[in-house]
Amino acid sequence: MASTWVVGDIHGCAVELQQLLKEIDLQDGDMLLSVGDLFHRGPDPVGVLRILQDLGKQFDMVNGNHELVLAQRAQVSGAIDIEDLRGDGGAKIDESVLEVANELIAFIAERDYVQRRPLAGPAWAGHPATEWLIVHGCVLPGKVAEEMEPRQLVRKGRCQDLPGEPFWHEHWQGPEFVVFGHAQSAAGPHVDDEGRAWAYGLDTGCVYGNCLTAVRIEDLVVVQVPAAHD
Ligand SMILES: [Mn+2]
Repeated sequence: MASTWVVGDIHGCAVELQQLLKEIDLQDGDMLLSVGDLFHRGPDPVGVLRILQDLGKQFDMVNGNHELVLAQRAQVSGAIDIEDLRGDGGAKIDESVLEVANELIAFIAERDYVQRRPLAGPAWAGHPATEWLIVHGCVLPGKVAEEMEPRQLVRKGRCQDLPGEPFWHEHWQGPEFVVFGHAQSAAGPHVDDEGRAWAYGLDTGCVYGNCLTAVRIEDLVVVQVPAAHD
């Protein structure tokens, strides 16, 4: 069976992404998917771009809030500057990044904010879900992901009609299994009373010195690479 790996928020951490790819060792027919937030804050956006371009059709992604901002900036101003590529947080990045700004924008342009795929593999025997979704931030319970706005999908959603407005992943029970990033506080599997996983958070804060995480959908095997920087 082919493997479908999903990697959490990369944020310019090219060294760790390269190490992760070494460990998961993609074979023909395998895929690497990203929950978005490829660039901004981290040291090497161009390195991340080159690694992912090299994967060709074996890579796909949904856009995150940082892609949404970059795409909007490019659309509104017609060009992006070094601050747009640095993102918030004041990361040190080389000015030469500007030379590939258009390429970087083209890589994220036209990407979706949600993808829907069929579930297959040993982790899903007896599980009621037949499909899974990949989004950056959330799917709100009761909503159809494809009918939500990008700005909602990339955020850390709350259930506003429930007491205390809990986060979406604390109440998500399908119909799809959801893989997402964006929030370190939501990292890991989220299971129901019967121990069935309904959501999986993959943002483990590599850019903040923690680690980069990927999960294989078919069996929920996890691979983590520690941050190579502080
Ligand atoms: Mn994010």
